[in-house]
Amino acid sequence: PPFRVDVVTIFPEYLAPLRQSLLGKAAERGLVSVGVHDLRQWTDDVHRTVDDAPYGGGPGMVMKPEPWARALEAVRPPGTRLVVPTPAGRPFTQAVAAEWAREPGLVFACGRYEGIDQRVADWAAEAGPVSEVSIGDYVLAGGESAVLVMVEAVTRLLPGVVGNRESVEYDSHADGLLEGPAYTRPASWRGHDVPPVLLSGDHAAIARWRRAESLRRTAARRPDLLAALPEGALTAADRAV
Ligand code: 6GU
Repeated sequence: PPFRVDVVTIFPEYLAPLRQSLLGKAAERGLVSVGVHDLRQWTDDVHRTVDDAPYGGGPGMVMKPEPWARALEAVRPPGTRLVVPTPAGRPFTQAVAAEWAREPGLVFACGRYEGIDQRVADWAAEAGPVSEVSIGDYVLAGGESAVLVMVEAVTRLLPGVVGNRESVEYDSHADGLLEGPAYTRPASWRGHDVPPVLLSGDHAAIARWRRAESLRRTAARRPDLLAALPEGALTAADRAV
């Protein structure tokens, strides 16, 4: 069966890109199926109210729990992971994407304003796993664009979605390091040459050079990733770089 993605949002049109490109083709091929749902269909007042003032005071509005409970009862199969995008969440990483890609599907609950009443996530945890996650240390107006990011990161790991398995295995972050630079023809371009080792035909030398470039780039741009590598991930040759 296809990997199932459901998104509940007050801006369903924002999720239109889910039907495009990589994901659209995966959907045509039956690898992924997507549902986008307007939260307001589960309101019960004439104004289709989804938010209210925060208890305790303060700025902004909080999304009311009742429409969310009705939406999740309708959309979420029991046991399916509920993902709640929030800048206050745990980090979404490649390891998280790989874990989620092994599950049958995901349901996303997009909050706006100052978030969703916390009792929705607490109640939803009674029916299956709930992940409150952030895609980075900045604040978005709502979870919709974060959902686009997460769905793309997860679905490209599903068997058959990306044509070349190796291009997934060698990705930046797949081994905890950044990918080094890539080059194509011409070998010399506007005074800039491709590193000669890549033209040498010496596959062992090329592999060593790529490993060194990956380590150098990670040290320069993401020293936090190097520091987080598990014991034994770096060889003596790596340390010599
Ligand atoms: Cl997942 N949601 C929102 N609203 N802001 C964010 C975020 C998510 N990740 C970083 N900033």
